[in-house]
Amino acid sequence: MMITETRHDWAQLVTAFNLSGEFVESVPYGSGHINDTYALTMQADGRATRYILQRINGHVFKDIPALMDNIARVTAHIPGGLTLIPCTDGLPFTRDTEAKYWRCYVFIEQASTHDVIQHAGQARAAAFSFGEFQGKLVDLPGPRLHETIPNFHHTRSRFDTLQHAIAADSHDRLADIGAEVDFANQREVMVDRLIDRTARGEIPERITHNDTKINNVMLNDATGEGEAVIDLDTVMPGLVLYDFGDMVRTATNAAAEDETDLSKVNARMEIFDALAEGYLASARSFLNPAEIEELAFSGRLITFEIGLRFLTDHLQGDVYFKTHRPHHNLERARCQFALVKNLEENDDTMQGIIADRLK
Ligand code: ADP
Ligand code: GN1
Ligand code: MG
Repeated sequence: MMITETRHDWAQLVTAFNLSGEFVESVPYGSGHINDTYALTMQADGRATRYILQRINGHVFKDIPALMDNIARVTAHIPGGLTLIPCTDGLPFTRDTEAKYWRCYVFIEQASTHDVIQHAGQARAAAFSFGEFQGKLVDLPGPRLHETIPNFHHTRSRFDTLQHAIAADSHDRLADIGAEVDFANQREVMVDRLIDRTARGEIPERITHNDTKINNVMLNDATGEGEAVIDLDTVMPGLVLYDFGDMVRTATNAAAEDETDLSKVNARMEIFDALAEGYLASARSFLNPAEIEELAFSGRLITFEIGLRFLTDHLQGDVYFKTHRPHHNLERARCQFALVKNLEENDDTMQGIIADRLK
């Protein structure tokens, strides 16, 4: 979806959430691929207060009240993290004149997200936070969380969807992507591995984040420690390996997710080591042997999966992820596949790192 700027009725939104003070501004914020995020500033008694206002993506999320029910339960269970501001009617969202859903969060100040990890300390802190987040959800009371996107990390289904997109070739883009299609097809064997181990009862379903991209955790600007796990739209039943895998995908890469100079794309092993250290420090107590065994594999599986998704979106005409230029999804897919290759080459090293971190 190519980004376009839209005008919004800020006064109506500010009223719906009962925010006090005068409206100062609301500016596009962050680099997420899904929602429309704004930093809203209100002023009262000479003091400015910021909020995060988000228009939730209704193309991606089909049942937003269910999604918000998940988020309300999860944020209430983990106080001190992301904090929802309810509407005057008590609901955790409001709808605008176009029937689009909006929500509002307390702005987490003096903390930042990072698209590319700069040093091992950031990776350790981020991984610790995500592991701690999973740990806190082990005893979430109440019914099973809603599946906000069914089969979100079902790697077989992601692979099959790509095959359908290839067969349809609805935007005449197949001719130029032979190498990428071959790359994907050669790795089909990967996609059933965790699904099969789950079906055999070796890997348990848990409550997981499912979008542990490294810019979905805020790190304190002063201490570097994790401040809050954010972007909770996909918190639902899943495998912890999908979470660890996406940390590996997004933190180890020395380059951006859409880097076009593929010689810059490589998985930094010192960052993998820091992820393993941080994650095991907070999650080891609840992980089972099969989960630990697959930690190294999970990185290349999830990198492959996201590569499949970007390639599928390219073939389908860029209908899912926000894009900033033509062929953006193809560039992202190429970058992910280059990272998969690099992770394959580093498999022994990663297995060794996990073994050392378990000592
Ligand atoms: P998306 O689903 O589009 O990725 P996110 O919920 O991750 O949306 O928000 C996008 C960006 O906005 C984040 O990467 C982060 O930089 C910023 N952000 C989100 N929530 C907060 C918050 N409560 N306080 C400060 N910044 C936030
Ligand atoms: C999206 O919302 P954001 O930008 O944090 C996507 C993830 C992908 C990621 C790739 C709901 O995450 O699954 O891994 O882009 N989120 C959804 O950058 O599809
Ligand atoms: Mg995000």
